[in-house]
Amino acid sequence: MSDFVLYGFDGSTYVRTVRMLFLEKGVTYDQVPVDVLKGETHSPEHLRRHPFGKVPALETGGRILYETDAIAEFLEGHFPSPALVPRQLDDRVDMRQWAAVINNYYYQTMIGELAWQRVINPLLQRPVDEIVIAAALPKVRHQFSLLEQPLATRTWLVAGPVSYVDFLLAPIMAYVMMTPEGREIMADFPGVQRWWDNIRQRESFERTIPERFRTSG
Ligand SMILES: N[C@@H](CCC(=O)N[C@@H](CS)C(=O)NCC(=O)O)C(=O)O
Repeated sequence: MSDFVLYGFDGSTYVRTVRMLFLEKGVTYDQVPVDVLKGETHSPEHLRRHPFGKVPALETGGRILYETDAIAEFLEGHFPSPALVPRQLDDRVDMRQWAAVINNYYYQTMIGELAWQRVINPLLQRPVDEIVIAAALPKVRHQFSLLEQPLATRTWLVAGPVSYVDFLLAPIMAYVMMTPEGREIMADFPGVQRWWDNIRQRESFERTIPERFRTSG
């Protein structure tokens, strides 16, 4: 039994981020599946862990943590090596800005609109709303163009080694790349493509691919 119990299912991008952080830091954890698609996040039991009915939640030392940024901060503080948060103030601010942007804008457009319609609805045998997809595409392209600015000239989103925000974005990008529209947009952004090729080669990425998507990454 490990000191950490992670509540959440493998299809969740945020749960995958936390799993990747554990693997990158070489820390073991136990996982209890809580499936969003089956409505399990809104059970009374789970609402006691996460009052907003989301995953992930992390139980450790008799305490429950929620919100991925906070969980990442906790792991970084307790397991500082390898460092996934830049020491330099400017780089750390840059990282925080990217985390906010990914959480507040990218997730909604890329997962809530594009991937939900093109990947999740077909999986659930629900109809696909092409109007939602068409409206999302210019926003996705704009978001790629913002990623391209740093990634045209460096390996990772923030200066220096790989950091938390690369692991925040990677599971989201994995869903985008399951859509033909996402792959078409990616072809126009060579820096983002290079980043994607680098992050998906990491062991932590490979080992956290959700079982049902194992062939498509
Ligand atoms: N702000 C939360 C977001 C977590 C989140 O949106 N998780 C999704 C799965 S990727 C979820 O639990 N959705 C369930 C729902 O909205 O009902 C975090 O950073 O952890």
